[in-house]
Amino acid sequence: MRHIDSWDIFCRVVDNYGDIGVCWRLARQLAAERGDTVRLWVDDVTALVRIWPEVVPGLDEQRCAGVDIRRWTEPLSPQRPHDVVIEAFACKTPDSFAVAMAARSPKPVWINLEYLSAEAWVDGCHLLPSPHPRLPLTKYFFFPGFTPRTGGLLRERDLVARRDAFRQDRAAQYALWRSVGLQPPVAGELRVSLFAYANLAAPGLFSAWAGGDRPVTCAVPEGVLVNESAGFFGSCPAVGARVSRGKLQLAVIPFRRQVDYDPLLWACDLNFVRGEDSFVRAQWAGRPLVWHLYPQQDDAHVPKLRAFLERYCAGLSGSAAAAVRALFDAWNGSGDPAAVWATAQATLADWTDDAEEWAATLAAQRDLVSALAEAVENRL
Ligand code: TRH
Repeated sequence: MRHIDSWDIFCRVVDNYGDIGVCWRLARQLAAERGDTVRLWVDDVTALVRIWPEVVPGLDEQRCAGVDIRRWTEPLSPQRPHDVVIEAFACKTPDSFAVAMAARSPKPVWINLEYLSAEAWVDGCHLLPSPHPRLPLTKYFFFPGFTPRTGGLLRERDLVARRDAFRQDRAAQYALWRSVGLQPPVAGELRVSLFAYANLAAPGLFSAWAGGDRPVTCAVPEGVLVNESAGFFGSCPAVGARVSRGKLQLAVIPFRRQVDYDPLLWACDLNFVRGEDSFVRAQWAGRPLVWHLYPQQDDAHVPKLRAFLERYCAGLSGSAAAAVRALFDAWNGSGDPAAVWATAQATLADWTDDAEEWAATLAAQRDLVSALAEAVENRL
């Protein structure tokens, strides 16, 4: 077994918060749970500030949450690489750093952390090697995923216990709602969180909620669905403000620290999420979720949606599965959410039970940090 206690993680912020969101969560977990040295190289520190406001945007080097954060500019000043070097989402480790890796003894274990996908081919590609074209180095592809043959999902050791404690703690729930400027839900109300990309389906969903038989309070993080809200309500409320139509009340809430986003997901009856990291967090919440995939050219995201739904709906009855699929499809551009919402709402009780089981089944598998540690210490 190889002794590992230090990690370099390279992160290029392509857009939004998912790249840095995943890397920051991984870095924090490695530092907190293993007590390891973790150096996170990130090209756009301001994206990190958004999800972790203690981070100072202008600094080249700083330490936060036990992680050494370095601004990634090139050429990189000479550094001794740590035991493991992770390039996130094929962001390409700088050449000078790769040369330093090849010269180090022992050589670092080199990992490319891939995007999450539920597609079946992932099982066969997890941990495949790829030799460097010139240097005596081998990079290994590490795939997060939903089966034991993949690298699993990021899940902190105490996550499920914290979630369950929150669900028992009325004061914590009240505090959560106060922190976003809302009253706790009243009986019969549906509480929804809504994090999405620009989405032409949003007005249809808003109109189904506004004209439905159940009060809906929808919490939307600031900056999300601004045009869609303005189009439907006539104006998009400022942060902390609300707007109503029919049975629907929409509240624009402040963007939360990454750790404070979880309780919102735990407290809602239904969570709309997007990208990768919020999508995973909503699964751990054990509540129904609707995923908005990052739209890719040539509809490359569609097989990812299909593969996830195949797994996610497997425990539901035929009609409930059809309702969930129809809502996911409509939210991702094929179908009308106004036409499918009533059926989806009717399945919510079964869907909630199933979402809890889904979370429990995933939680019975190895988490990503454990799988990664096992791979770099024992297998590679
Ligand atoms: O922001 P995202 O859409 O990120 C991405 C990018 O689209 C990227 O190109 C894509 O490749 C990648 O996803 C898969 O969605 P995601 O992944 O959910 O990241 C959002 C992060 O923001 C996540 O870590 C949760 C966090 N967050 C907060 O910290 N506070 C909040 O209030 C909210 C709503 C989210």
